[in-house]
Amino acid sequence: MIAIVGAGSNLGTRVALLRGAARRLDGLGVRVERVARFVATPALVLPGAPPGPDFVNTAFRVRFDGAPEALLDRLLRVERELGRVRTERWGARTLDLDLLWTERPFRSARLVVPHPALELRDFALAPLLDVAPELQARYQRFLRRPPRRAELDALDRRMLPPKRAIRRVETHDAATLDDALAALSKTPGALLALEPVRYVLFGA
Ligand code: PH2
Ligand code: MG
Ligand code: MG
Repeated sequence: MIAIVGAGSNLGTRVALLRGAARRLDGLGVRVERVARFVATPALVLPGAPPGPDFVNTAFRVRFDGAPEALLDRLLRVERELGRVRTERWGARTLDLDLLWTERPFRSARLVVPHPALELRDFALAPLLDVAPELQARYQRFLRRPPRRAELDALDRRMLPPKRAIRRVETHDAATLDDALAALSKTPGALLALEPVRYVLFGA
């Protein structure tokens, strides 16, 4: 079957962890046919919860010969192998792999596909549509339109002071984002903002 796996990381070497996850899945018989562009997204948290570091999100289009729960087992195994430490629900995590979509809907005590919150989450939807354009008719309407330049500038101004965009990097290239994230991690109070098809990087 074809399935779409959502992947996110907001701790550690985020981009490298996501790339590593794709490699490990491939080694477990989960054939990764496409990897979505990486997007940097502010952590979406439950009201009242501490915000936590920004995420990098992506999605994998995979081919797998087996049942949805067998695929879920592979995902959980790779999460464990790449050091995810589950403390609190929605806490910061090195790697989160979610089964977003399969060709046929599935429901059991431990798994519901399509992912019940998929339609509400741009950070899952945008990467999903990147690797599954055939799902646009179904899901595109749930995606917020990309922010316009003026809105990004306004966001910039709202962060003054103490946060001010001293650097804004826009790129389609994950390696460039990787470098920028590494530099940014040394900057206290840094903030990343996302434009769905581009990476927009703010440094405080
Ligand atoms: N995952 C969550 C909760 N919040 N926020 C972003 N931006 N990206 C995620 O992948 C994410 C989140 C729970 O798994
Ligand atoms: Mg998740
Ligand atoms: Mg999860």
